[in-house]
Amino acid sequence: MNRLSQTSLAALPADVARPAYDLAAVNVGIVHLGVGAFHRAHQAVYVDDRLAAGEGDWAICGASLRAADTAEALTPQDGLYTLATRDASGEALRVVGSLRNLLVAPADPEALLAAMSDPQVRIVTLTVTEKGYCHDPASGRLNEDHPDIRHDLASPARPKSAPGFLVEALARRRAAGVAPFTILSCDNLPSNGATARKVVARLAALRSAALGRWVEGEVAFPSSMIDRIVPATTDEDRARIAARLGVSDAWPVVTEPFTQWVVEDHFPTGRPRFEESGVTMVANVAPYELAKLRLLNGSHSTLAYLGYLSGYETVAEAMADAKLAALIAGLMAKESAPTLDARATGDLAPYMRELLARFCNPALRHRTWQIAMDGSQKLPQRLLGTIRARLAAGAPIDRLALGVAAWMRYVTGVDEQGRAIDVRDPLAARLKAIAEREGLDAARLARGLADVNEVFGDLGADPRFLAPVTAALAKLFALGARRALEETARGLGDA
Ligand code: CS2
Repeated sequence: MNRLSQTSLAALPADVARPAYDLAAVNVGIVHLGVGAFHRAHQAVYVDDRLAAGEGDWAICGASLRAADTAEALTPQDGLYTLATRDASGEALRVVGSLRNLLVAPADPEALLAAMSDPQVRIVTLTVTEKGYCHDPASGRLNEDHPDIRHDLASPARPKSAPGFLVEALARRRAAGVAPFTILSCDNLPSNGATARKVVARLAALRSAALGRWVEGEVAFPSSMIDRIVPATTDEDRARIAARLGVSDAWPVVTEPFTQWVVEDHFPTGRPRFEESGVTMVANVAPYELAKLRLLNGSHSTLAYLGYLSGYETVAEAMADAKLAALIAGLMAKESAPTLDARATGDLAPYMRELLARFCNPALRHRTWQIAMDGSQKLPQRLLGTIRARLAAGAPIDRLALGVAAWMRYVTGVDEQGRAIDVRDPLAARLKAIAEREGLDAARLARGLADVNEVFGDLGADPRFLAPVTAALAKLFALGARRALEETARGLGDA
């Protein structure tokens, strides 16, 4: 079977959308760090729309900071890939062309630094995941003992971390008298622009006080709220899509119809007219970010741990469990939403209804295991921030506590049938060691894990937090996840 490429574009079936511009006539204006499936189903599509609208100076050079697999898959396809949008009504295919160049940083860090130092490049965007910022999730501060940060301070011209590449490229632009690029974080972090600023400015200051001051004073770090559900691509997806295209695509991306991007409008060096392609440009992203992190991502993490422990492989399967679905609806409406500022968010009921419907999308095989990854980096903004707000208001946290307890049960690394769980987390070894030391004793295990300061901060020592978490963990040990969530949902009147 032929491969998707610029030459095979014209022969694609008529119902497959394709780039409505000359791929050879556009120029790179954005460098993106972390060219994964989410980026390719989200930002790269908005940019594809802008290129089609004639804004030809904003094409993307995408860089992987870890693996070469994306570049190896897409470079032979002239950077082209298929976006498959799926729901119960069917699947729409579109070939996206906005990724004009793909780099692999570990293989050639100089090429990436050169791309980021190009004056034509005015924006650097990031989807490097929560752990890619090398920060302490609880405080947001740069983790100066992080091995990649230590490396980047010792070898600044051959960085490994995203902050390292940003600081080195900025230093080169400053030395060459070129204006800094704007740094736009597109990761699920609270105040992701401010977090990016904190780690980048600190690393710069560790290199030189003058560089640190320049970054603080001259570089813009707008925040953004990003939203689209993008499961990992499977071989079944590849085969199905190739059959429809008539050519093979080594790495298509699969997603839902829903997409949202809310961006703080602070781009001193210019930007595409994103608002003409459905992006919401605002002065303050915080209310959108908080609502999304607490309502969508908080529910996702709770669904992932309770769902996985209950034996559900996908989110849609977990939502088909009426008790679990009712508990998630209760978590959103009765515990998370009350912590949000209704004056800023407006009525959240339609948004919550839509979230539940999105979770139920039968056409998306979004694995609970995929969402369960990196819990130590995700819990602070998804569940613990909500818990702090509830405790500050003197309000109960039963469902939130069950979510945290399910994470604790999950990171023991052994499921309810005694099988090993493939726990993916930067702190996995440490969490496992705590679980082995404390055993399956709810009080000891909850205490031991809550002592992980980078995750829980001072919350770990708060009995108003520890008591309900310990009770929920004891219930999970005694009854198993399915019966524990059933009993909780019934006890709280959700089911
Ligand atoms: C998910 C997110 O994997 C995860 O942690 O919760 O990727 C989620 O699908 C997106 O934030 C939705 O916008």
